[in-house]
Amino acid sequence: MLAVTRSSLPRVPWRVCRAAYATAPSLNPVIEQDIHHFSKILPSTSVVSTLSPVASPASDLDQFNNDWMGKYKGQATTVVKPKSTHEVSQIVRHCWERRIGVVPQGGNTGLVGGSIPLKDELVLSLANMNKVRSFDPISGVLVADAGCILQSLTDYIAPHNHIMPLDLGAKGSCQIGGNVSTNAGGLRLLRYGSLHGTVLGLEVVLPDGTILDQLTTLRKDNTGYDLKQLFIGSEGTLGVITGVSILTPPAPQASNNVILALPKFDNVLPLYKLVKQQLSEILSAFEFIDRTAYELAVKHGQGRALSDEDVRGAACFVLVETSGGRREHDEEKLNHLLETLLEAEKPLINTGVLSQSPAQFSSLWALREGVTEAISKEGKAYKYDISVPLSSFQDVVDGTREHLRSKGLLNDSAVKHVIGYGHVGDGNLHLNVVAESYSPEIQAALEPYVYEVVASHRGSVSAEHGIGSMKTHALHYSKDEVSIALMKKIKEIFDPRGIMNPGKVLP
Ligand code: FAD
Ligand code: 2HG
Ligand code: ZN
Repeated sequence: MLAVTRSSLPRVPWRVCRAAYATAPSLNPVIEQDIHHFSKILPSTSVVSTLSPVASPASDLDQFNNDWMGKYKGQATTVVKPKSTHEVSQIVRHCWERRIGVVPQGGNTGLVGGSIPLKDELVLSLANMNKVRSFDPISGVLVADAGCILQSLTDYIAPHNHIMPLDLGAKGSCQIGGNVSTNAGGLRLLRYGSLHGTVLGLEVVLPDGTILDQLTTLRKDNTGYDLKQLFIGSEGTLGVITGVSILTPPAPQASNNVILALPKFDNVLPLYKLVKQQLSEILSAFEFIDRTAYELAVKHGQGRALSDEDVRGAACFVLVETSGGRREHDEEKLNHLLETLLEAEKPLINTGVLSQSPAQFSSLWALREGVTEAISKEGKAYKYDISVPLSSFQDVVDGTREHLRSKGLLNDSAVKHVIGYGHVGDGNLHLNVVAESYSPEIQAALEPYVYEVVASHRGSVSAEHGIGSMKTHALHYSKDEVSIALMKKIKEIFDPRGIMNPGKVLP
């Protein structure tokens, strides 16, 4: 990797006073007769249950009853793995008739407990719905089963010189249906926008088993209400997504990345302004990690450490990526930016490290992308995925740290680190509090503290991970009473029996 130095330059909270609707009617557990019924719809290998006649050991359900962070635990007795939309429809219709709660589950990488049953609801895994239905290399429209893993879709379209419009650290496990259901943002949102723009159509099994076919490949279609938008980000509470039509961009002909070391957080904003101005259309990511996040990434083997000289005096780091159509043009722009940065009278950065090979490119990305993984190895994380003004990122992180210190909780046996990183370009801060273990004291110190801080900025308590079961009680910090009442009406229209992912999203 090339260390870039001056001499070595290559070229108002709203509160909900009352619930607008009564809570969902009580739901029934799965019983043996249901297993008999599911076994008529699916092959025996696609029904995993502790109940007879299947009677698998409870440990076979562990992977479905526990989330990625080891924070949420369900008590599902049964998981079904349909292979087709028709099978999903038959299962869901049965659950509708029997009033059994259904939890759609994709790759189970969600970070807010949305994919884990609250009690003993049926888990409907999309893992066996993993076929690409079509890809048009001219329009770039990909139509795939919802259970396709994001990385496998990336691999599928790569030979056609296209990329997925989203990319995230969980790409090896998360599914496109889960991405759409959480409206996942990730590392490319700055460039390609949100799934609300790139998803062209959806196929959804509604809570009564009806199949809603909106799997259009049209880019333009203004015929009435755009129903698919309701399912994007609804976290499985309105139906099961079975098929996704998505617009994929052409693969850039050249990509570069550079990590910039900054002496203080205050420089991030002016840096972002300058980078946007100079790189304009080739800027494809502007990601931020603080010093602690960087150190944990290195400690836990995510990417290669930068040299001592490169990290000396660095308070935080910014990863800048460019993607464009012509290598020389992009490199010229990037080099010019680095020159401007390093030759400035009051430099915004200390140093920069520019990747010089595909391996170095990946290694620099790993330092950012691997932070979540590193944190999970370091301890138990309280994750706050928030939108606040960029200028407040550092204050929020420092304020939370001081708050925990004032409660006597900042020590090795309680909270080990308070970390800030995220998608500067999207105004999305990941505030992570890493503790030795999950404890009621830490939880009580963090909530509602963090949500009140977010609300004081008129920010969002969930920028990209969703509400799941973690934040149902906090929705009102970001949405007013009128909005929540309307959301409940929508839920009532789609799912009057309340079977679809009960206890998630809405308070
Ligand atoms: P799951 O976790 O299985 O489910 C998530 C929610 O969607 C649940 O409510 C579930 O019921 C519902 N759901 C799943 N599939 C369907 C379906 N077919 N129909 C209806 N509902 C469904 N998120 C970001 O936004 N940006 C990131 O950069 C990012 N990085 C991550 C990095 C790591 C290492 C990890 C572990 C997670 C990250 N996430 C990120 C969290 C993110 O929400 C998920 O990774 C992903 O979008 C969820 O997909 P999944 O298939 O795992 O869904
Ligand atoms: C990321 O941007 C993900 O890396 C995960 O959204 C963030 O773990 C987190 O808090
Ligand atoms: Zn993120």
